[in-house]
Amino acid sequence: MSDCLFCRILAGELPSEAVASTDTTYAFRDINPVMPTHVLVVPRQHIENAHYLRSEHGEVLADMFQVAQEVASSEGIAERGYRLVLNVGPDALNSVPHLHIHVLGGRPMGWPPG
Ligand code: DGP
Repeated sequence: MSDCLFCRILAGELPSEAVASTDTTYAFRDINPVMPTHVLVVPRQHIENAHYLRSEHGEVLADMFQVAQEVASSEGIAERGYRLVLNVGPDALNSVPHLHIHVLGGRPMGWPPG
């Protein structure tokens, strides 16, 4: 997907600050952090969003969540807790149509989201 922003980051065409990487998954800092820790975990495979996940994506998903755990540990937020967010579609303010998990933490959070 040559016109996809995160595919271009994955291809190295656009810069990013790496946090973790596997053969399947890449994690990098969000350009506009809303929390002290705000990291995006994305599959190297282009999947539009969580609504398009199917059973064949099981290994990719497992790797993404394992990377999210590793990011939380390396960022020092695993013990106090953190939030994993997947926005889907316009009402959820999903702005980049490439599946990503937001790893958010570093201070107490409110609930429910606005
Ligand atoms: P969402 O709204 O859930 O689709 O989240 C997309 C996130 O992507 C948003 O928090 C801002 C981030 N983002 C957008 N463009 C870039 C970029 O070029 N680099 C980085 N590192 N993050 C970006």
